[in-house]
Amino acid sequence: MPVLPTSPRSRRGAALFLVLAVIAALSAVVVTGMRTVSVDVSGARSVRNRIQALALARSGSLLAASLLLLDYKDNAYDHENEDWARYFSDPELRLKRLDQDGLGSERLLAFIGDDRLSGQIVDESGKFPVNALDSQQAETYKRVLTALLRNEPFNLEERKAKTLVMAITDWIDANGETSQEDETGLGATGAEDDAYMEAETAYRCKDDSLDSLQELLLVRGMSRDLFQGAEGRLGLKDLLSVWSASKININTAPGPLVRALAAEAQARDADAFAKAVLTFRREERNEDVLKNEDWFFANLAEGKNLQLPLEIITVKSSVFTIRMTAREGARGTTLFTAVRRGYDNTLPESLPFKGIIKTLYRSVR
Ligand SMILES: [Ca+2]
Ligand SMILES: [Ca+2]
Repeated sequence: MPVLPTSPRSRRGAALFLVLAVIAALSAVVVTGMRTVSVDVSGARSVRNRIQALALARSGSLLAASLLLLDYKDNAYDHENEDWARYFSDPELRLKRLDQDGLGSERLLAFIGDDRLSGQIVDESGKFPVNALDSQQAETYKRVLTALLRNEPFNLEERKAKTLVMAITDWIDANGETSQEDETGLGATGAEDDAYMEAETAYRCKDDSLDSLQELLLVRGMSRDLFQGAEGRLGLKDLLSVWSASKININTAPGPLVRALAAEAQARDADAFAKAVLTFRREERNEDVLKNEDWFFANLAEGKNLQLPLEIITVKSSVFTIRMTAREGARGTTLFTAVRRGYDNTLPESLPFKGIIKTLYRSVR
């Protein structure tokens, strides 16, 4: 037992010590309390910001979907000068559409104007549909992908390009047979289970369609540079799509892919063709012509005598991705949506227009 001091002086000292101890204890409680309150307030603010940002990004995505649907009602072909492609980067166009057909609202446009809401619509139908490597037209798609890998910006040697195309095909196709290339004598082969099971971290070949392009990084022969694009150049992530499963829209395809469509041509002719296509389709006065499925034959000297895989070329787009980023407070919230545009004939007879936008996938990033 501690012995209490008995003299009056030391009792006063003890009382003072007690008071100080109580004050210290109380202030500790207050400080802890304040910290909890401030954490709660900033936590609540961040939750509120996130909810507001998500709501704003949703509004932007709905606006993008309306834009795509109105375009579908307006015409049956798609190109890079259409409103859906320019809307989110062109303030004048946004005002014009608000006046013209009431698209958007002044409030929403103000959010886009001061960068609290930004985004874009990407035409996935203008990219190479990687899952089509396992389809009826597989041979044609393989030739185009090989040509894509052989030229700018990848410049792979023939054997390497073929090997990679075979490995991607084996990754996707349901069978476990390793692809073999014998006619060229290059010795290129694909990759199935056995190739992946011998890796340090063994895994199996997917043998099914890609759900995400990132999966390509698991395929033998794929490198980060090829996928991401080296030194700011385009990578396979920009040129391939898992959302689109069929024809490539030549009105929106990036230059390297247009060039790859001319896979059968001499290098010089293919280069000239891609250049001519990009120049022609960029010109506003040519817009009307772009609706013709064979405009590149009829209107370009560079296209006249080319052998092109018409069975996989189109001028219409059906699959798009919408990326909308909204900012509230310090950080932004991005809503990513993949959509398919098409007709729904089960809609009531009374509806004059049966176009619909169907969400294929949505994620918050
Ligand atoms: Ca259109
Ligand atoms: Ca397989």
